[in-house]
Amino acid sequence: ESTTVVVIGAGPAGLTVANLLRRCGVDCVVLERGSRAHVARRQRAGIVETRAVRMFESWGLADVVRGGPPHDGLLEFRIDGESRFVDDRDGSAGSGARLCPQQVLVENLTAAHLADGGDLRYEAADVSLHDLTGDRPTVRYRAADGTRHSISCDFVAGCDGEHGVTRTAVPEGVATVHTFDHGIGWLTVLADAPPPAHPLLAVSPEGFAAHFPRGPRSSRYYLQCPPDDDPGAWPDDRVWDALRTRLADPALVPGPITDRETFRLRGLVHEPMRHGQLFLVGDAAHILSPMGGKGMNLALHDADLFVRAVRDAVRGGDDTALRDYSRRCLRRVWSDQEFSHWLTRTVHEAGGDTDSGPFLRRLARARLDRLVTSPGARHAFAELMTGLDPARAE
Ligand code: RFL
Repeated sequence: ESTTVVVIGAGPAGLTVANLLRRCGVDCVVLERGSRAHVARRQRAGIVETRAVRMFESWGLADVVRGGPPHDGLLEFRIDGESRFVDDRDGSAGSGARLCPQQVLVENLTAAHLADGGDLRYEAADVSLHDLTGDRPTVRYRAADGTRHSISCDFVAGCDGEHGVTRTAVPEGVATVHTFDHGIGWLTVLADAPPPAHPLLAVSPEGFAAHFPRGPRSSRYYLQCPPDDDPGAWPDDRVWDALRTRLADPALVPGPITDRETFRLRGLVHEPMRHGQLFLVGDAAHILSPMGGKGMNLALHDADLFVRAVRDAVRGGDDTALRDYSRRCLRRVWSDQEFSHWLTRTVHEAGGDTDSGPFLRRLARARLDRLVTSPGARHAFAELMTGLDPARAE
């Protein structure tokens, strides 16, 4: 069996690659380890940034981000109970960010790809990559019925996320993995509870908390906690009490909790994002602290650059963009890492529950003060939130 691109993974990165490839008439096969139901259950990101909304529009795929109302641009910082609003739009003409939970985007992309006649194979086990540095790599896997398959191709798109196999196919010594651990944990909770009017970030002496909309009756909450804390140490009452205190909202309406997990805030970048004919896309190449909401949006950016580069190579015989893929992706990756890092440090250090001490706490509070009072600071923030930073528009 043979195709032009084998895409490993059917998350936001893999499905975007697959849809865009179909749009430019390039063949691909998508191999996903999980079942369709498993993939559809993974709830994470909530906002598709302005740049990514316009990217889908430019490919004639505006409908895939329909699923929630437009994000009205306001973000609330609640600092010791006092509300300050920041407008995160940059004022440019055109569509803005959309509230579109990750699983809705994934479902929309899956439906669009299948409706377009796409080849999407679930429950593909033991995926392995061969001859990546030759002209025709091979991808092998075992199908759900136990049969073994081998597909030869021109390119492999590694879209299999943080724990996938494609990243590990890059031999040691070829790539460098840069990591940073904030030493901060978050408990995250999904609940069928009323969403806030605007995404809400709260700085308090008890530690950071956040409340984000995920649907008309659904919310995601974050609570700073010790790194590697046990989610079992957070029964419902403790979660709602901590949220009421840190959000300074005694009237916060609770609801049934549908998911509860803890994780460490950290950053990771795999450099370069290419090895031979393998191109890493999305979380397979980089992990960000969720602060700033950039992880999924970066995956969508990588996917767009990768497909344009493949299109140039396959249709026009021009591999300039493929050779430049890693450098161009990494420019945005590091800029978004810096933004995530800055916002993560700021909202945690400004609160009370960190080791950073009074000096750094006052610096972080000065940064927040500048953000909510200075038009210049607000504009720089909006450029990063929308993803429309002109220096990186290529
Ligand atoms: P995914 O979504 O992990 O998808 C990878 C897919 O590959 C499959 N797979 C394999 N398939 C075949 N063979 C193998 N060996 C395979 N191994 C894995 C998996 O089953 C899966 O279907 O990666 P992708 O596509 O790169 O997308 C990245 C995003 O999922 C991620 O960046 C975001 O979820 C990060 N993130 C957020 N990003 C935002 O932009 N805004 C947010 O508000 C936001 N909130 C979050 C987040 C991540 C969170 N987690 C993970 C801690 C909130 C949370 C809680």
